[in-house]
Amino acid sequence: MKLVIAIIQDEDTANLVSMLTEEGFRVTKLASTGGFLKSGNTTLLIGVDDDKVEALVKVIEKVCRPREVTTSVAPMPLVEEAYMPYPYNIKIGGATIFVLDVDRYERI
Ligand code: 2BA
Repeated sequence: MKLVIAIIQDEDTANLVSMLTEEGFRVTKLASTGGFLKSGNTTLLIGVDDDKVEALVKVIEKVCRPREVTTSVAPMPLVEEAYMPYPYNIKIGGATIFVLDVDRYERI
């Protein structure tokens, strides 16, 4: 069994969770915050049999799309506690996916 951790944009969450549930996947949704933009995103925990991982990734690919956002916070502080103030565009991926081995899974 695998645990798939998928970090997705909030805008895609409702559609993806609905589609995954319809397709028979069990999903836990966590509210999360990206370290770089410091804005909300969604982390999904999905436990799946090994042979279902590719099907799961395909569903995520189908629903989640990359978007560009404009941010005014530069990635590097210029001096301590000071950030470059001008706006610039960042492309946020449709999803960031980690696939982990699961040693043990029980539903009691
Ligand atoms: P954030 O950390 O808020 O990052 C949002 C977007 O900002 C990233 O999109 C990327 O395009 C850009 N970005 C992030 N760090 C950067 C840096 N040091 N320099 C320049 N640009 C940077 P994605 O890569 O699609 O990531 C979307 C969200 O997925 C991230 O939100 C974070 O919450 C999560 N994530 C991505 N890679 C991760 C990783 N290796 N480990 C844990 N979480 C990750």
